[in-house]
Amino acid sequence: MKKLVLGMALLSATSLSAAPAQKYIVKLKTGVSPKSVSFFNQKSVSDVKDLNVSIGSFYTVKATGLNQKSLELLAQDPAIEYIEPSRTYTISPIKMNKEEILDAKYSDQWGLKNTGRNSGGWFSRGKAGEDINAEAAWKITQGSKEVKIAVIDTGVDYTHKDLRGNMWVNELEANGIEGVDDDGNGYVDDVHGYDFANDDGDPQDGHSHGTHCAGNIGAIHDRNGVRGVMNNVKMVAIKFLSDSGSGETEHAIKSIDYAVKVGVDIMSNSWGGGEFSQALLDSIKAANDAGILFVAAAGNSRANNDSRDTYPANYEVENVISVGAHDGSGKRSSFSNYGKKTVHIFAPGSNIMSTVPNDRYSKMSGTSMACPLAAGALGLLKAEYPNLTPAEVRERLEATAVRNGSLDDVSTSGRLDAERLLNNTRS
Ligand SMILES: [Ca+2]
Ligand SMILES: [Ca+2]
Ligand SMILES: [Ca+2]
Ligand SMILES: [Ca+2]
Repeated sequence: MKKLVLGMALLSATSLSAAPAQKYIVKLKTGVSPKSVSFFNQKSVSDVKDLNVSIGSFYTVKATGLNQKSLELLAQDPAIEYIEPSRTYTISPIKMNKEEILDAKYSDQWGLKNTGRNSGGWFSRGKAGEDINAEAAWKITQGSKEVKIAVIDTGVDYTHKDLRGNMWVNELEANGIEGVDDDGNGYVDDVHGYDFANDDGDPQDGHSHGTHCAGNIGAIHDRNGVRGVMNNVKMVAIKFLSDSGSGETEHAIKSIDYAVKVGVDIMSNSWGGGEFSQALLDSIKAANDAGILFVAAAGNSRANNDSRDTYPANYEVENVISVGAHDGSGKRSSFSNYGKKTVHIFAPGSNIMSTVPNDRYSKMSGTSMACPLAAGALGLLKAEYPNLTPAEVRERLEATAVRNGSLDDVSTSGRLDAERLLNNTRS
């Protein structure tokens, strides 16, 4: 009996030392050479990789045996600004309809024009007019090819007939040589964006979530399929979530850094998870400094974001706009997160019809859908008023929200109305 106990103790000691290496993000102090960082040369540390981002000297490493205390000690190292565990982020649709159809109609899109008949569900009746008032907004503007929006997600099917005309094209790569970084931006063959999940120049969507988000922003206003909030826009496909819908901190950082390099106006972020990340916060701040809006899904756990942080939606930077979801009756979607201090506005998010890969269409529900609808409306605003700062845009979005008596639990107590946003109608 004693022998058995001893054997088990040995076993657990062995398995402890063979614990899998964890990935960490390390920011070095300015001017520090990675070769001089003693931590990088420790036996328990491997796979030191330079992230090559413009916001500072960021590395990923794999290390074993680190705990909270040793991380705090490492932060005292004069070479290291901070070190934190890599986080995992996931897409946040609450429901993906398995049924994909070959054709969809504008009249299916209650979020753009709610007739009351196109917005009901099994348990709820729709209410006419509880939409983003898209048609009134389109009389003012349908967008502009000057406006670039990054869809930071699972990729985009940039060949979709309803999207391809509104995809960003990196002309030097499109007319360049395969395998060569023709525009010298550090990324090979990034014709429509980049795939950070697989580190290649093809951000094709192997999931469908990212393509759905893109359709909400910029599906073409033709006779076929659906319409985006913007008829004219350039969407940059930035894939950092894998085909199973999850991604890591380093790729989120690289995605944001890339979008800043491309010079987008808005980033649409229908993903979340993980704990606080200083590295992600620093990336979002850099985007803010560049005048870029960071629109984020508030999350789908029916939670109050004021009492439980949801990232990236909860980062307190002026350019972050956190979007919850409302349904076709003008009430908060049952799954949607909320928060008087932390969530800014509601937008349509239940049973939203949009594009999915291979020229198909499908309905999805989530703050994931509300986020790109808001990003599209902000894109219309940018088309009309290119010089508004992120802080000005957020103030205007908040001031022009529609209060309908049942959306009380966000900072604006209301929902998005694109026409009011454009006309700066305040109540
Ligand atoms: Ca390139
Ligand atoms: Ca090339
Ligand atoms: Ca790829
Ligand atoms: Ca269309």
